[in-house]
Amino acid sequence: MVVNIDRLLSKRATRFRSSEIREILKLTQIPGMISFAGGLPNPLAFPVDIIHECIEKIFKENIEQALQYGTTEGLTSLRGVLAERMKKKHHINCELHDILITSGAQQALSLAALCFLDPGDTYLTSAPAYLGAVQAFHALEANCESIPMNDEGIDTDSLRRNLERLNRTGIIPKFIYAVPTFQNPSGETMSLSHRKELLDIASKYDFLIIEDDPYGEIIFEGDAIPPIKSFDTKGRVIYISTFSKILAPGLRLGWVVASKEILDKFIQAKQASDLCTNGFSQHIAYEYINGGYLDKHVEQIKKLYKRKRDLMLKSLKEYFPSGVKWTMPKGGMFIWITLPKSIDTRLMFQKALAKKVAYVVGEAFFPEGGNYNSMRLNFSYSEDELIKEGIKRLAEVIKAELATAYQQDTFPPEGV
Ligand code: PMP
Ligand code: G9A
Repeated sequence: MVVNIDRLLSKRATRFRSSEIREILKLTQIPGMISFAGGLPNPLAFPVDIIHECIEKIFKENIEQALQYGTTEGLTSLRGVLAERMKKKHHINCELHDILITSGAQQALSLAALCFLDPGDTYLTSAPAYLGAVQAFHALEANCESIPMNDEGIDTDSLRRNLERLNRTGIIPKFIYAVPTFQNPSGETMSLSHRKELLDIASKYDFLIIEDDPYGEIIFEGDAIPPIKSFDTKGRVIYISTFSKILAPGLRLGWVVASKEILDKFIQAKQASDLCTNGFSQHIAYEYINGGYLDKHVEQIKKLYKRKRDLMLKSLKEYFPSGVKWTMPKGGMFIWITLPKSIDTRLMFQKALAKKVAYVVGEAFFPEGGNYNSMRLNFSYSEDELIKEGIKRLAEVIKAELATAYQQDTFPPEGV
């Protein structure tokens, strides 16, 4: 008989839950399905030929080192070129010893959770928030306080009110989690003034900011707004980014810029987790940056995704019924849809799948639930023709749902 592990599982493990996005990824492999669900980069955005060249160079010059265990901190040469880029492009004042290479940004989030959250601790996050971050924090048995967003990013008035309320009961959160630029899931960007205000508030109440920035480089129009980390002179901000959207997610490479004290703890936690990040991938990323390919390639990704964003926005305008609202992201990979209140995107999901189109239910991004009339659409992954067709199908599903809701409102069953 198979061992029953229920009695053996840690209390922590009983809290682990599956990510809705990872589960939906399986559904979207069904033939004919048009998926706006997963936050997948487009395969056309993978610089396959450049990666090939980089690998050939590694094989010629230092394959033994690439195949060997490396330091937990990461490949020195890669950290060096990243530090230069952080300084020049993002105005973050850092040197190579301020950088830790991780197995994707996701590992950095998990290390932050391990290092800063005890059971019963409180952390703050924007709502909506990236699902994978909330999944990592939730595993540590901490309490989440959600702060709503407005069109300037995190609603700082609501943040202050919440902090006052928590303060009255003696609670000071450990950190706030935010994706200030082209947020996953909303596509929204935090204004410069809100970034500065957030840092002021964090300093006043003495908690950390986890600034997650996978999409900052994928900008279609307007000027880039500097990361919160660029204003941080006290080591209050943990800046996280990734190669997943500017090179390839399969390499599983991310990085953290933080103070020495924080990085030392992250390194100890990482040693227990995976010893070091994939060395072969790190060599590829180094050759990619050092060879001068990154900037040129990012320009191509931006062009590709801008075209797809424009196509999705145009299709939304053409096919979606009135009463539906959506965000107009100036970069990144996502559009956030708000439907009339009568629609519950959880209930509508199976009907959309039946029409072979998938999205992520908005509620999944709210740690405290609710917001049932919202959904997230990804525009980077699907082929151009399928974007139009998928939005058309989704529009039909929404119209049918609205018609049913209308009938129910107009003709209540007898006796009700
Ligand atoms: N943070 C955000 C906001 C993301 O959207 C993602 C991936 N979609 C991650 C972190 C994880 O990225 P990685 O592939 O680097 O682990
Ligand atoms: O495949 C993943 O889990 C990464 C994508 C995340 C997302 O869709 O937000």
